[in-house]
Amino acid sequence: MTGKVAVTELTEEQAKAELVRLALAIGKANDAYHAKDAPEISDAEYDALTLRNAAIEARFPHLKRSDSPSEQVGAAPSEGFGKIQHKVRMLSLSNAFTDEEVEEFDTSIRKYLGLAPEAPLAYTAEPKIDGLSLSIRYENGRLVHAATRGDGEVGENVTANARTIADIPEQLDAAPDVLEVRGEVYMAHADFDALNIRQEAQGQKPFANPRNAAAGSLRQLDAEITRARPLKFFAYAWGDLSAPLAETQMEAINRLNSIRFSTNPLTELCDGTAGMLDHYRQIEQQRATLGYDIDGVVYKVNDLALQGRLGFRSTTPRWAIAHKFPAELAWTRLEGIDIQVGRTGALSPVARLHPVTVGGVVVSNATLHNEDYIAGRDAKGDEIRGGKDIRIGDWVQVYRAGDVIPKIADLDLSKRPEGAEPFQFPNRCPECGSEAIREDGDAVRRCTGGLICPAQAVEKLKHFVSRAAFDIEGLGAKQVEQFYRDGWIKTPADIFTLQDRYGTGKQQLKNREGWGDKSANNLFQAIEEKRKIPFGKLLFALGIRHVGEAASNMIALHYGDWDTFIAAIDAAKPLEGPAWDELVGIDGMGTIMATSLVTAFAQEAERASIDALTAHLTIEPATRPDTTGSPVAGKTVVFTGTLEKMTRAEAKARAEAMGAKVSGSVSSKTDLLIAGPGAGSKAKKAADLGVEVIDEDAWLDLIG
Ligand code: I6G
Repeated sequence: MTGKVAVTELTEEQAKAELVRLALAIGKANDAYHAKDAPEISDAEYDALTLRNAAIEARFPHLKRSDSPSEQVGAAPSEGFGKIQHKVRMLSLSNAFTDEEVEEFDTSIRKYLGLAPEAPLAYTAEPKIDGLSLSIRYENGRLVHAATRGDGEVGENVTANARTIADIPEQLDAAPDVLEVRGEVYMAHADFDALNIRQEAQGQKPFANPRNAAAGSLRQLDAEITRARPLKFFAYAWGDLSAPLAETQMEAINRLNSIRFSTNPLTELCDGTAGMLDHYRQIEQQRATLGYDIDGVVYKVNDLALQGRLGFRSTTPRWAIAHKFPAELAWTRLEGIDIQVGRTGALSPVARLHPVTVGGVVVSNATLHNEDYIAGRDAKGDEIRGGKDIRIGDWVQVYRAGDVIPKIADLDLSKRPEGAEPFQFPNRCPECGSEAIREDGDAVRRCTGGLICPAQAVEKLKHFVSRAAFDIEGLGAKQVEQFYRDGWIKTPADIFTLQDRYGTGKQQLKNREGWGDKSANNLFQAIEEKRKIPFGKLLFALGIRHVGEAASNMIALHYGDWDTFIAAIDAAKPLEGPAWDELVGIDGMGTIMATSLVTAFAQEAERASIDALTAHLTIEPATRPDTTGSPVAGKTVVFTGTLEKMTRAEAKARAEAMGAKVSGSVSSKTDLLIAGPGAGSKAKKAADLGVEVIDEDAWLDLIG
């Protein structure tokens, strides 16, 4: 996620919007992972999303959504299976990514229990298997049912399938009357490879990775298919119990082992964090040769009485944590370089890779950024990768970190095929054949075709309908591509004539594949609703280079209404004179953005497209919040020192909402300095200039 605002800098409105986006993204990832067995993002990306969600919720607890992803575990069970309500909730584990976070985990436990830092505290440490969790219920020693985790409360009834797994006993001796054994179903590497060979021989799609294969195999409606799949099971925990298994985690694991469950042989007892981290490194070293996938190490407080005292947060136990391995790397062959053309005409090279699993996801594309990157240079012309250029046929190292798009980290020159030629970056657009030029100071080459370039036109349309722009329900990127391809929507204005053209008559939307009466009417209705649009949103939706969401709103606020803005932009066309000066002088504008704006509106085809669009719209003027009566309206204020009742970003947002201008430095124009503890040179300067200085409490009293 590039351009992400630090959590401490988020305004309340931004935080709210981001929590919505995160809930959707995490929900989608959960569904893909748990219900469809087809993960769409890597574990590292998933972790990044959940961490960000948690951080925003921690900072704005009142914004926590009722459907917050932090309150959910996994996905609701799929429809195909019967459901089983877990007697004891199946939770997940919180994650640590660094040694420091493991130390913090230990510190927080000691603090909670009132233990001194040097007091002995034992933990178990064991590999975290990358499979899927299963809960198996035994009553009087007989297996009665088995359920997947589902959403943690209700799982899928996979009893018949679980019974086919050799590691899961049907009958137990010397077990409590009621015993729910929990653990991980997984597939070993050798079995996975053999299964995929069989799949391919039978003309079936191979599985992307062992976890998918295990999940797909367990969640078969026909248990005979599961029987033919070589699944394994490690027990690591328990749910409902009629009598305690033991007094410690380690003894409980040993007890499960003694009643015929496989438990992981790398489970060890460690004293404090030094021992835990040492065991983590040992397991990490053995990872490649274990014969099954693991994605980290799980630490648990050993003493079960202490586990009981520590208890649970909403979805995770306080007494356990998963220490995850860092993002994975993988080597593969670069099969080709495709050039994609974006909304602003940028030609982006994309590596076409021989598919390879990286961090649990099959990767077949990676970004190559721009032509300099391929040539082994950075933006300043300095060497990267020791100056090695990337050629088709090269053996390349791919990595996935927190980003959505995989990247190429390195290449192995010793494996370069003979005759591999340096890549010739095209100087014509591969989509429309127009010249592609690279302006001075620009890292990317751009197609000069403008709207005649189909790639630019369709990308602009996708941006136009995107969530932060027109956000038309039922009209997403996929539909826009199809409508563009078929000539139904070529420009934004066409969206608003869609019903006139395809609501009645010979060719109708409702008769298209994938559409019906209801969905077509819903789309027409959704389009109708967006005929009225705020000025700032419209400007952003046009997708003008350098003019982002915040800038669009700022411009809208400056000019107020669309007609005034258009007149000003036209007057600024010579890129000089009073109208130009006014434009460039808008706070936060600058010449690059101003030039881009004026040029876009002066470009004939682009302008015709904008005018045709606005003829269908009612554009709502932008108004500043009503600050009449605000004691700080129009005043320039500066915050310095530590604020104790709110973050700096929050203070700034509130001051601006009340009509104040917040500045970072004290000058003769400053009206008020709000100084917290630790205020230094600014307070002194304010005193020298005779600027009024107040503390945080006085400021809060002032703004009410
Ligand atoms: O998701 C998990 C993986 C491994 C676990 C777990 C585990 O122990 C090795 N243990 C617990 C208690 C939970 N989830 C809730």
